[in-house]
Amino acid sequence: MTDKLTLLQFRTTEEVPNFSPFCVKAEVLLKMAGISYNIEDIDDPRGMPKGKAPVVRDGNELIADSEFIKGHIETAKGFTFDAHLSAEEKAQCHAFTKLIDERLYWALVYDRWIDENNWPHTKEFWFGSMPFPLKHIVPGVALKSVKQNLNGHGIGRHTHDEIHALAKSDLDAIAAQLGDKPFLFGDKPSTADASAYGVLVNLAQTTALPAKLADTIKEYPSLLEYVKRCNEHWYPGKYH
Ligand SMILES: N[C@@H](CCC(=O)N[C@@H](CS)C(=O)NCC(=O)O)C(=O)O
Repeated sequence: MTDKLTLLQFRTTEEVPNFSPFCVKAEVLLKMAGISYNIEDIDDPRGMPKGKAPVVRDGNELIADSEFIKGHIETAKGFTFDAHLSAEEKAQCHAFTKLIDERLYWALVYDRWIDENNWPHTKEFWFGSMPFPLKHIVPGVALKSVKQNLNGHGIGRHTHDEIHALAKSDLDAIAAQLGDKPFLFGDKPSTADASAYGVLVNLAQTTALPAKLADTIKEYPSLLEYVKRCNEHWYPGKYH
């Protein structure tokens, strides 16, 4: 592993560490491991090895996907994530990570792209600065691809209300797991916190890319406090 890694992630604003929960997750994993890194913004992930962000560059190697980035940090740096957890807690931590990455995340995508109140904001944010005629063509193509992804996942086949009920059950589970602890598995953050923070900070603090779930999370004061705690822990002062 080279001295300094580069995290390739989507461009963002001052509102959140990144609009992509997975890019936040990857950056938090780098911070947890105490690795020094640069950030490089990308606009279009299609050139990335798996067509998605985040990606970490280590010398000539590109590591795509937050889970493989985590694995690379462990093997190349010899850092062990979640060393403070018991085997049972590690299993629960893994299960929460996947609940957040593989379900709650998709409800956020649905909100941003499919909810008709939010789509104009999403469209303007990602494509508003494109030159004519691209700004009128690309959004439709991207929206079609997101719809296909949501259908392929399965969540896109549900009604709006069903998706929000599912997301709420995820938020209930996260809030119950958190209880009155500082982080999901106690006083010390674990990898599940990297995933939880990535999605929750986007729900709690984004106005540029609004989501209906942003109203829902207000029903969970402990999660709002948790986001603030994570902000102070990983991004004291400012994000960028
Ligand atoms: N499993 C991947 C998911 C990454 C992901 O879904 N990234 C989204 C942004 S949050 C993306 O790049 N989407 C672009 C696309 O699907 O075209 C990870 O853990 O890194």
